[in-house]
Amino acid sequence: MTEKKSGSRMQRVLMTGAAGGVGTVLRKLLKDVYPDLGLSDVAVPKALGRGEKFVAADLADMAAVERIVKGVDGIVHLGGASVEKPWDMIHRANIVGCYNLFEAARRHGVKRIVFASSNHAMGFYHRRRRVGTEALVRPDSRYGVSKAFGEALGALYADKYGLGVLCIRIGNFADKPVDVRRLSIWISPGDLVQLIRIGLEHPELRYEVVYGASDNARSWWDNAAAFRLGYKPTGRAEEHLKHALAGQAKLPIDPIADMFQGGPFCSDEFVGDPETRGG
Ligand code: 15L
Repeated sequence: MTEKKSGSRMQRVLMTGAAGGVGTVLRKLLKDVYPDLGLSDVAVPKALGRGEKFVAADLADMAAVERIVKGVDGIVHLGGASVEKPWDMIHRANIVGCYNLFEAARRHGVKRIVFASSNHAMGFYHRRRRVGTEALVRPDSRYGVSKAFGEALGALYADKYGLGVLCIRIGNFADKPVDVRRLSIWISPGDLVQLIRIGLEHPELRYEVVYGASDNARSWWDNAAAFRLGYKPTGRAEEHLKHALAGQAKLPIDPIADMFQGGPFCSDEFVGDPETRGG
């Protein structure tokens, strides 16, 4: 996105989940774009750089969340559980924690939130289906349900309180797609940075849901909403086909996972007849 089209650059940006897998890569890339980047997580990130500003906070603690959010213009919310967990953990970090984040942002006049949603909000769609952002949510896990909750919360805070919110249904964030499923859902670090910048800077953004995917020939998703906002992905999963096939060869056979977009999140705890399930 060019500077002219994007409007003014956010001054103070906070990134939650800074110690996680995505956060560890993104915090280096976003620091070049937002020099005053603040970081938070419940755990202290390993190898925190000299210039990095970190404040620990448990998202379930509203007072702590208010402290990290105060004075911030925009938030990249990656914090919380990033895979399937028992309900009490999902509830604490992704339901209560996500509510606290949006509510603290409202109280402190934050202008933009980029919410890291996930493909697992839609994981029970069959792989033969092409889904856009108008389709019903079809979560494949308690984790996926929590991401659908975060998207709904984003809509409420945009429509009722006027925050600008971009929900990115992240596919799989990595340098390269690591198996066949990821050839359809992979997003390169550079492409995710591009989407985050759209969420923080696009002058007309109110509330949008987009897919966090690169320019993948096998994509299952209609990402028209992202393209409308100016997204121009440069990653191409097929360029890493050999790498993905080598990774696939190491995976166990899992017919239920192979049927649905969410893969092993669908087969995990699955009971009954898969032919009668999914969207
Ligand atoms: C996610 O939402 C997870 O955070 C990540 O760890 C991967 O499992 C990814 O989805 C995926 O579906 O590959």
